[in-house]
Amino acid sequence: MTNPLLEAVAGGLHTVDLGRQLRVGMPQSPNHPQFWHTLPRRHGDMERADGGSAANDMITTGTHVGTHIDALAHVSQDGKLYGGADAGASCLGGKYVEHGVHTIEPMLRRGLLLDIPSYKGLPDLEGGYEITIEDLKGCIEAQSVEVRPGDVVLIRSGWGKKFDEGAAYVGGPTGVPGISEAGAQYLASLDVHALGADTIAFEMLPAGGGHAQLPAHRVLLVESGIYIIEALDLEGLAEQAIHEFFFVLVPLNIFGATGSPVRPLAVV
Ligand code: UVW
Repeated sequence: MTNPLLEAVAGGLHTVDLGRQLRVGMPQSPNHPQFWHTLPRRHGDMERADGGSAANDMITTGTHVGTHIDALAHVSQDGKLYGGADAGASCLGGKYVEHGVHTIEPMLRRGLLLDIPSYKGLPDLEGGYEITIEDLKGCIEAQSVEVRPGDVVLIRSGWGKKFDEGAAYVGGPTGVPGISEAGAQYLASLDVHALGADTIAFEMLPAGGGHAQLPAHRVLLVESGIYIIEALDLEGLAEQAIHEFFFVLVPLNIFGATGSPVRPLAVV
């Protein structure tokens, strides 16, 4: 074998799955249509002459369900998308031709995990906790990692453990931990390619505040052109204390969509 990449993968690679299983009834942002999966045709509904039969199912879904990526077209501010594109004019025939999810290149990049509760010596962060710039800098230093331009940085709060509890994961009365506008500005200044978290809205949701205001979304998607990945499962990386990895993510190539469910992998 002469290709060094093929040599490196010859024995198979160890991967950590960062995606959630898509299931009807999983916790869901109130801002988005739900995920539905039905089985219109079961085995036996149509049988071939030789006794063979096929089952066929169907999904009807919002694009921001389960682990998903936000395209830049997802958020506008004062009628403008990233780079000053006019949000109205960017939508042709119900498709965001500008900044839709089809414009996101497959991501094969250096990935970093910032494990904030581990850095702070806590099991998990509390609902509504704001991950400050000091937390981010302290965690980067404690983990001895360096954030480089083009990286994908994933922020663990521990809140992801609540995914299977349903409504508790979405926050509501408790809020959800995460970075705020200031943290988003700091991370954007490091020129990262994408940011992700183990929470439903990536950023901090105040107790009782719901999803009414999402300032970090504005900073990242509209002002900085940085993609956001939500509802990641970061427990596997945390358990193995993996802070640096090869990050792989390929959004569905849906023309003009504002987001896509994804199944990202950390190759370690
Ligand atoms: C939420 O804000 C809840 O998710 P998204 O960024 O996909 O809209």
